[in-house]
Amino acid sequence: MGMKLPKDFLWGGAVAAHQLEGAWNEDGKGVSVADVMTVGSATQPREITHGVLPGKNYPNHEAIDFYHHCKEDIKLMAEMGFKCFRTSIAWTRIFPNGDDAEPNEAGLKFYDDLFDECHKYGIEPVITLSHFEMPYHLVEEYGGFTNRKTIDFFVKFATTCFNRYKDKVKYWMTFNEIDNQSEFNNPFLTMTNSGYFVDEQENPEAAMFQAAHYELVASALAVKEGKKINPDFQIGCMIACTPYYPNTSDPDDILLAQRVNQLRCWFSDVQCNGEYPKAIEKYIERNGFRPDITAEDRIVLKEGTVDYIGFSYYASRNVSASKVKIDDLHDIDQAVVPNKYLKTTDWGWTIDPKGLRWSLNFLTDRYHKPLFIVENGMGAFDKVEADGAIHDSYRIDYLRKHIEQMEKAVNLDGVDLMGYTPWGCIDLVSAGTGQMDKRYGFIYVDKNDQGEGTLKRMKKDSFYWYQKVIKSNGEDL
Ligand code: P53
Repeated sequence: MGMKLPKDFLWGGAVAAHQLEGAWNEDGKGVSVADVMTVGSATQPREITHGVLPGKNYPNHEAIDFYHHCKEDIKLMAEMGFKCFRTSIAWTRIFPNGDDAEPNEAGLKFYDDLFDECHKYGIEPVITLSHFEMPYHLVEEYGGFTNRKTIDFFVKFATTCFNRYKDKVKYWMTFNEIDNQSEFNNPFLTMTNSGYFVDEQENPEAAMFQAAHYELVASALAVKEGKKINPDFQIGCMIACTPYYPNTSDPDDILLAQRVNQLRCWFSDVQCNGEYPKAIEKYIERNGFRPDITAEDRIVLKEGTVDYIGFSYYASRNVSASKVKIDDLHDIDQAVVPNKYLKTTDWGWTIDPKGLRWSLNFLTDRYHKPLFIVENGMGAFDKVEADGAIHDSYRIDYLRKHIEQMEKAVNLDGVDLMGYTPWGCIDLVSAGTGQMDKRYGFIYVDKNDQGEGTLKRMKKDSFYWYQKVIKSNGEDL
């Protein structure tokens, strides 16, 4: 038996444009960073090509063709009782190259129609402006966010969207999982976050601090402009909340976990508090990175703090000081060790519902702002039975346990939580691996890793379960 949540709690589901829309080159859309990523697997990283090359499998090009199925799909979300639907606006539908003088009307129209369709069912759109979808032209021409000019391109995109949808969208987020790039050696994360090739950087860590700074300025400027356009807007940041636990009670492990959390949290520290935390200022200085941070930037960061914190929660990680030296730590990943108390998914992500309660309390203590769980879930293989049923009890079990912890955080710990949108409410292309068979959905989509299938939509057992959860406002789990 679950506990009740506030009356206006935003139950829903989350997706991102590039992972479901397809129609990658229709109606004037330009090439995005997601369009140059091939399919990978649990063990094989996605290849990022210089432009779209012949003979490669780019799974985001067609994805699940939501672009042509959106009415049917929104209807299914409505049937589950969604109060909100989180998606992103593909930057390249609005500004195909990123530096275009005028926006593309066909792209703007697509989202007008999509938001109208949501409102028809009383579903509130929750919109991420930049979810791993930067125009690829900005990568080639400007080096993405390693270049200060990209701030203006983003702000122009953001204000175009704010103006156009000011009466249709209230909840916004600027950059998806902006803190992922703390893993600055990972070519996928630096490309999706900031639009640059890590192997072309002289010093990957210095490049990340520079790009992230420009992105934080862009985010703050968007918040400031957004509030002028509609003071009722709620504009949040979005981080991948990853609890890093000390592996033992050895004080070295405790200190290390604290440091790792600092290296991960400084993005949201800036977005929530309006200034760089001391430990990071010092870290940048003693490593000699010298990013271009002007006095004016610092004022903008102060003035453009966010209203709420949107975050994804998938897994926690343990860190051990036996593997690294705290004061020489750069690459967080090198400190990570398995947690013997936790099981993992088929993709090796820990399953840790209590980590969600920890995250909700941690973020509340640190920022004193409303929270919004905008992603949570478990990638899994599903099996379609002969009669078309999909018995995904493992998914129900995962989500139930996380919702239980979320309800404790709200009811026992007093966390101010706006809503809950599990990831990939309809099966879509995995961001990390490009697979279709790594599934999160309540709705099954007939398509596999090789790109074969009819794209037919089917309801899984979890569809009916989640419908019941929403109907009972979280009581009937
Ligand atoms: P997938 C890890 C790696 C890549 C993207 O991930 C990630 C994460 C988790 O922090 O972030 C989010 O598809 C992201 C979504 C993504 C989802 O996690 O690799 O915001 O776009 O699909 C799940 O299983």
